[in-house]
Amino acid sequence: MKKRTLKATICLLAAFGTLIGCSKQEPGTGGNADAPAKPPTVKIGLGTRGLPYVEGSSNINEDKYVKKLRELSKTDVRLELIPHAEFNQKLTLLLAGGDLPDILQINGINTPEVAPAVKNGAFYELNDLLQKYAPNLLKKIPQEAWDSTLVSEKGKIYAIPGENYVRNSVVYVRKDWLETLNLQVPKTVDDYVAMLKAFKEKDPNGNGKPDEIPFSGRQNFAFSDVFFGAYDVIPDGWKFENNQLVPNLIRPQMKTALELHRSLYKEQLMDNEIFVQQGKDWDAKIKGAARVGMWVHDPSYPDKWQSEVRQTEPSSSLINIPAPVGPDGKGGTGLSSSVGNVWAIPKSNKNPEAAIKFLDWFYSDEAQKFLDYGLENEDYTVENSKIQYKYATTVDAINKENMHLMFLRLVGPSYLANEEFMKGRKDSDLILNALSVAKNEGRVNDGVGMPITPTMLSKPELGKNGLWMEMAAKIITGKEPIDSFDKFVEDWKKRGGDQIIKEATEWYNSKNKK
Ligand SMILES: [Ca+2]
Repeated sequence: MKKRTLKATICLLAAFGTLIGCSKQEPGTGGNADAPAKPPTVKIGLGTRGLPYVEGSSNINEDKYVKKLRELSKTDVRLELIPHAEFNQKLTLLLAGGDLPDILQINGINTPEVAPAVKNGAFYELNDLLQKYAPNLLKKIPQEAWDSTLVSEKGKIYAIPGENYVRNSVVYVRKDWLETLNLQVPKTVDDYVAMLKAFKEKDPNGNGKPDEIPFSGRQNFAFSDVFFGAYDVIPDGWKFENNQLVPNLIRPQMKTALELHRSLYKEQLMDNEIFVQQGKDWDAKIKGAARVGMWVHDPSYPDKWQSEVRQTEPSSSLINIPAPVGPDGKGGTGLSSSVGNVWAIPKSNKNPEAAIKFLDWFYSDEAQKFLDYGLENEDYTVENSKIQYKYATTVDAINKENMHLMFLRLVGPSYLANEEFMKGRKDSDLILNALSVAKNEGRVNDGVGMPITPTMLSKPELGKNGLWMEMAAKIITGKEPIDSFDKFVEDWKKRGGDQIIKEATEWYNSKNKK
């Protein structure tokens, strides 16, 4: 007994370096029932996602969380890190060089870096393997994700999708300002305009100066397209209507949305620096100066936002509220793909079964517990058979927490979906409310997953940040009349837009043909 355990340990150790002598052992079918099967080695090529804990690790394969992952998953996991900042270039090199890991993170099977490799048969078609070895993946991952052009083509699955839990941004409002001015939570565009007007005129910060910025946003309408959402014309979204896939940029509702922004700008209800504003300046106005009444951002950490605004204005509080609704009674920012990380299995992997089983394991309770709560006696203790998790509060602790909450979670549900876990966090009401607001709104983009078409590539000026942005800025700042929009649409179509619509529609139709 002792001897066998020792042998297994040596095999496991050997797997850290080169595999000698132990590789021939049949897993699980050895003669002795009490001999632990040698875990299969699975090399995973994955991005660091810019996470400080991961990028700061001197040897990620010796990390305590990776060791625990190995132990629990009964898989000799070997991580091969791809630096976040050069992910696409490194991916291209890897795919050209041919020495591929057993599981490779890709940015979608239809992207310029990966599509040629898929075409050349570099990856397994996974339908049969999934049927055989991955009951959880098939059952738990929604059909919408399997159908995504990032992972499948005409029903053939080439990659396994992780979940993207947060798909849209939400409205943030200074709750203390609402209370000071005795305002109701706004619902419609008109309600919102009334709220912004009150922020502008009624000195909610009480310093006697008209220094409030009612609504602030960033260059190119980054984190600021919520009023476009009210009219269902998120600037980088697409709509399939009248048998065509059309960019929101040219739809008639866009004219109405631009007209609204024109009046928000004129009355200085919207930050007049929006067209040039960089992220850090926007950030400084909201937090460092605490002068902004409304902005739009990620729903997963309003607690962080609130504590940062409170550093300037200790009596302030934040609330996330449903986005302004338009004529159809709906609203919200654009919904991104439900697909998060994407994992392909290169044909050079001679044991794809082990890779698939390993990914399937992520949906087990054991995996979820580890990924949510980390390591016993380090990240949590068990008292009266209940988990007492030590929620991270310092920057270092949060970075470390992200190792298990985010980085090692290749597939499977987000920790944000674990209400029990979330409830224990400080300001959990705030976070759970923001997530629930996000889940109940958002505008569908019929062009999600569309690759760049040839005409989009040769005529980048036809994209959102080209001619459209120029025209939008001129109309909103009052330099041109609102009817310039009609001229823009005509011009856009003539300069190649009609061809883009044709290409986009072809993509849309082929995607929906199985
Ligand atoms: Ca003031």
